[in-house]
Amino acid sequence: MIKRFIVGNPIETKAIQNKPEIETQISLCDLNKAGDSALPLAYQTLSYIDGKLSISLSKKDRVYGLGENVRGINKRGFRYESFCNDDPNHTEEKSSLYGAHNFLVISPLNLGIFVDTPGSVVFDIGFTDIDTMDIEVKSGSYELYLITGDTPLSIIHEFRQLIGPSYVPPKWAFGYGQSRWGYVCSEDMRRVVKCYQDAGLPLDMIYADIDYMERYKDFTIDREAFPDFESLVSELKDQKVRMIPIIDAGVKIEDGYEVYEEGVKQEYFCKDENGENFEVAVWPGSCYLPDMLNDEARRWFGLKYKFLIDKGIEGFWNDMNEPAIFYSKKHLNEVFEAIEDYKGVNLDAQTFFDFVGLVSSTANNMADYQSFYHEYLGQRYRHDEVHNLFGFNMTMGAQEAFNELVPGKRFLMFSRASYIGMHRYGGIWTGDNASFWSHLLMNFKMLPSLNMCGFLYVGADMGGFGSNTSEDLLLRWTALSILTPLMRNHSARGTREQEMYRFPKAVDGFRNLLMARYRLVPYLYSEYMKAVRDSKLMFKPLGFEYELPRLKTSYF
Ligand code: MIG
Repeated sequence: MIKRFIVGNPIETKAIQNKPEIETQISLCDLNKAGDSALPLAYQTLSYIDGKLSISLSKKDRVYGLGENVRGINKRGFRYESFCNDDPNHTEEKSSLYGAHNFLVISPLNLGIFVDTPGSVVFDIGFTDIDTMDIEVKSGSYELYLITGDTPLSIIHEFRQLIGPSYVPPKWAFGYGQSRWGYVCSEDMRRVVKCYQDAGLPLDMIYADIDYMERYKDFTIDREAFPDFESLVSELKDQKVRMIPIIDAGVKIEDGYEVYEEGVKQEYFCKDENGENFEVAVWPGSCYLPDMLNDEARRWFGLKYKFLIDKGIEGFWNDMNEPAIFYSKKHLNEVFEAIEDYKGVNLDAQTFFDFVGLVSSTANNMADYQSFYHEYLGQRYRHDEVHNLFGFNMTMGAQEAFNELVPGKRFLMFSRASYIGMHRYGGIWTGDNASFWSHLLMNFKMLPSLNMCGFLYVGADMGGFGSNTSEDLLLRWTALSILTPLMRNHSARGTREQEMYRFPKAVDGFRNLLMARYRLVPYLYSEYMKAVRDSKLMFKPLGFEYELPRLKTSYF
């Protein structure tokens, strides 16, 4: 059973496709009225005081969900914040990663909760008090969905039907893909594909990172490094290898650059409080951010992908769309001014750390997120109020444009930032992990919670993105990744090269795993399609199948 409640004046997110009627019979404050037989028993654990929702957890309750986040399958014992965050250090103490997925299921209580709101939400799941979960919505406004059922699986099934069917990639996207931030010219790509062939290792995709662009400008090609881009794409495709380019959220400020000039002319960029385009810096240097939430701007940016589709491209990955900001012009100027005060001063411990903090405060700063605006559904919103919708809308815009440009064709599309609802338009990769065994484990543990939130086309950078991988780690990571729909080996600039053929002594092992993957593709694809059609999970904790409530002991 699903009940939908409205708190305050929530902003529409488009997460839910099939909205049930709003519950008007019961007030949130009365949810836990003892003895009201009209209400599910699970509601007796709820209290709603001063806008804050609390749930009292029993000793046996485990809390599943929150999609892309740190820690394990059971989220109890920690505090999480839904606020899409570009933080490449995925360590245990973090509270947010790149996605914002506000759905969780408490079991054996068997209560599902979805907090639908585009701003920050803090989930204190037994962190302050091990027996209490507190949900705090920064804006105070949200739509609340309470789902009760007999089992976690039945609750998840109902939720998935609410949010609509997951994105379906083309079949070739179930092959293996090689990526690296470091293929800087056509020859690099040819060499990688050839080395895979020579080693007898199958390959379906090669990813183009930001170096294919001219000075990191979206929808351009660096013609010095990739003079033959079009023929490279078709030559690779003849060998059944698709090239998958990256698209970044920021648009470089540069006279004569068409995307920039059109965006300025049509007023498609995010504005500051005075109505001026808000200037941030990302890879290309100074940039404006397209207002992905604005219908017209989103369509305009989406249709720009045509530049690459016309060159034979059939898949993309959307990056930096939390949106990540290195610095804003406004804040950087403030920092430069403040630094003046430190000149010639004998920095003691405190002032030294203040000084260092000043400089590092430039990236992804909350003050910046509070300094620009969107035109969304006919209204103006300050960015931080709708932050979690940016990557979602970028990806939705691209997929809508693909549909407009080439109706009926399936494109590969996955994004770094996301909100529930984006699962209908694309997959996700889990961002900048590192070559750590703990990150392999985290990859594994995150899969069920991503599926719970509708994200089925998912995968991590196998082998690890940051730091140097090792032969045994890459082998083990490959062994896990042969089961994840997105199977991509990706690594960062400056790290050890980690294409499989760089480990000659392990090539037979890699080949065996890849052969297993390719034999599994028909099975994986059909399981995928069944999960889409029937709103099911591809990955689930064993406890969902073998009911843990029968255990006599408490979890802790
Ligand atoms: O700030 O495009 O997560 O996969 O290789 C780094 C360069 C920007 C972050 C992505 C990563 C990609 C990298 N990007």
